[in-house]
Amino acid sequence: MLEALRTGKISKAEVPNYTARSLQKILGTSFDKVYGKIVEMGELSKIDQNPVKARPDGFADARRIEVGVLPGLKFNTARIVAQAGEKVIFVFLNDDSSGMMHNLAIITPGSRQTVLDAAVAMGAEGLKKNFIPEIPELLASTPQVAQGMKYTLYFAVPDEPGDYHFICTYPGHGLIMQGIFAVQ
Ligand SMILES: [Cu+2]
Repeated sequence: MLEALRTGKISKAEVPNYTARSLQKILGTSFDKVYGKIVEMGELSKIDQNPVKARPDGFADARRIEVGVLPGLKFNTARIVAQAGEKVIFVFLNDDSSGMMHNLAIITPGSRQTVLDAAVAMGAEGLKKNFIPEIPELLASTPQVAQGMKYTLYFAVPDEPGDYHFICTYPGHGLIMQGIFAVQ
């Protein structure tokens, strides 16, 4: 299995944590080198215990945009259209039946690789910060949301039109788990 991981025949996401823990016990550091840190659900899902943020000023009549997750690292929509300067409320529901953690981040046009690289570069520290890098390209993000949980994100759409993106910044997800946030 280690060889399959190393050569990319199977991905980290396909190895359940209980399997990873067993392999780690047997193989030790040679396993760590290939797999990296085992991400425990509990470390991230603590965010769900935080109180829900009160609605900020100016969002009373804001448009609600509901976004869900399909299996196979996909949002349930590929394109969201908004007006420049509009206020929107993203209601992000992680209804991915695979049980993985996901977030919804809004990023500037053309910055996808920059943001994904920055999220991966956070390493173990990323767990504490929900893999949300603090860089200007990332405009807003929900935390990592556990399966079955919902997070409301209040977002003031930029005044500058363009094809922004919405992505999941969890390492390994954002290359495919992304869509266009078109600001007109
Ligand atoms: Cu994800």
